[in-house]
Amino acid sequence: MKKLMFGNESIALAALHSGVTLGIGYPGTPSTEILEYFSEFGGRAQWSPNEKVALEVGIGVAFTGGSVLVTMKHVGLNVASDPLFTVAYTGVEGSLVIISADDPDMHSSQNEQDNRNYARSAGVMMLEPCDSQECYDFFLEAVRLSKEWKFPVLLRPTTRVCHSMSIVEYEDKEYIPVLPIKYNPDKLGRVMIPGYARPAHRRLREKLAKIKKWNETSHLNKEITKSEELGIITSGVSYLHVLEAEPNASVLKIGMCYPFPEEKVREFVQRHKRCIVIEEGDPFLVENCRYYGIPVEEKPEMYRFGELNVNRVRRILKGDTSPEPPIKRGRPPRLCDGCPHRAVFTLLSKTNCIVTGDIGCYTLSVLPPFQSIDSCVCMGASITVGLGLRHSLPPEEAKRVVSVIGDSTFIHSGIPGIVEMVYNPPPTGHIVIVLDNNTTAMTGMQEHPGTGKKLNHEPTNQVVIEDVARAIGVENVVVTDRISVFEKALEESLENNKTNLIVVRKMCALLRKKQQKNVKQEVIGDKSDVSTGGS
Ligand SMILES: Cc1ncc(C[n+]2csc(CCOP(=O)(O)OP(=O)(O)O)c2C)c(N)n1
Repeated sequence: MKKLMFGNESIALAALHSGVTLGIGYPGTPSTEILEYFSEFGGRAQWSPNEKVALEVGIGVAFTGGSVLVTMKHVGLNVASDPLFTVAYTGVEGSLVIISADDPDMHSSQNEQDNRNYARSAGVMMLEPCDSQECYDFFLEAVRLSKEWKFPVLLRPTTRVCHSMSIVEYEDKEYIPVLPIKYNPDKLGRVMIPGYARPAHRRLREKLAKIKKWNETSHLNKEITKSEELGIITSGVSYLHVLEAEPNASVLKIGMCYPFPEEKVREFVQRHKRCIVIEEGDPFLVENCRYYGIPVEEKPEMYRFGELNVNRVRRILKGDTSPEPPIKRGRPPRLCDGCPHRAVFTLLSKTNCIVTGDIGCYTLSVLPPFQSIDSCVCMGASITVGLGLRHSLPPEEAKRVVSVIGDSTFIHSGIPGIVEMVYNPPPTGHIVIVLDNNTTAMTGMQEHPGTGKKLNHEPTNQVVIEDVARAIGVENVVVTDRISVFEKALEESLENNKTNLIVVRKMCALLRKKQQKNVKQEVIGDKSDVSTGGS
């Protein structure tokens, strides 16, 4: 079979074909569509409240012999890093493939971290696909490797790979699961008390040494032999830029970047007069070469920032460090017309509040005309950074601090902040405003536990934000869909020195439109059924 597919789509298809028993994750660009496709294709997929939870549930499934796909964006792996480092010790019974979708140039992210560093520091295999075909092939290989070594595998596509289309050839097959799902106890291997973890760490390093040896001759690393003058070592999407920028060079494309195939690289370098590493982001391959004493050229520091492209690769090869032409960017995103967050920020911008913000559509309120929020660090940090300001500032200043957070973000990592607020209340109290638009709008309107619907939009139990806050012990909880009620609640909260939570609940304008459209389509569908005589 041959099909034009997005990288994310082909990962989902490979997950289906390899018999993944559960796909689980938290939305985040550029990874979000993987689970949506997987569900559409008939796989069992679910959103978790956050990435740590997703990985831990995945570990549980993999302990029973199941085959798991866990998806997240690069910063999601920060949240999931705690279980990541330890599942490297425990290993798994079935297979566990973790997608870390990185976002060079920050198309939709708060930082540009290069998660290849996680592979090295956690000690987990990492594969880097360059296009949709490799997304498909590498995912299948990742499952195979995970089963063979009983070990997690990281697959790191980047935005261009996730969101570009290219042809994928695959065998259309129905998967028949082969692994028995069963719990085989292994206390020594899975209970990571120091006495069991010490030998587990040694086992991990031994395993990595064996995988490194395998990787020296693995088919995942591809070589194109041309000129003896110039050899280029590359990985991921940079490989495609290299092929176009310098068609006469010999190329070594690293498919598994960790454990690093040292001998393979050394041997390639020895055969070429000039060898340069072309990689996006951090000098990860370069540092590995340096560690093993392999002499290579690296890109100038200015190319560490943003994505590479054919032009930039040509410049790197020429050693051109002259200023680059500015990148033409499209219109920056802004709050939609009709967005319910607008009214809140119009009001906040007229107050003298210090607003600690969070990540979601509402972060855009930092831009004109609102210029409302004063900080945005990472998901959940609005509440906790706000508490820090309240603890530190003199009372009259502290009283001006309010935290603004969205519904999905509240569930993701806002709840521990509420616990902190109740446990260590600042003398002036605090105010948390939850902008509840009934969806995870920023990443394309995914469900979350607060919407009471599953990934496939079917109903399930709902986590009610105000009930959570009351149960934790927040003193004053107000829920409204009216801006006048919000204004009054805010005024009172700014004076009462209590712990306050105000939920402004109004559906995302795009979600409302989508739901109306769906209802209309259902009605038309019903009518056509009648007209065609359907039962
Ligand atoms: C750790 C982490 N995971 C995922 C994301 C991607 N992301 C950005 S904002 C957001 C949630 C937005 O939903 P919500 O808080 O409800 O606000 P809305 O966009 O609906 O206004 C997500 C999932 C991220 N930035 N960081």
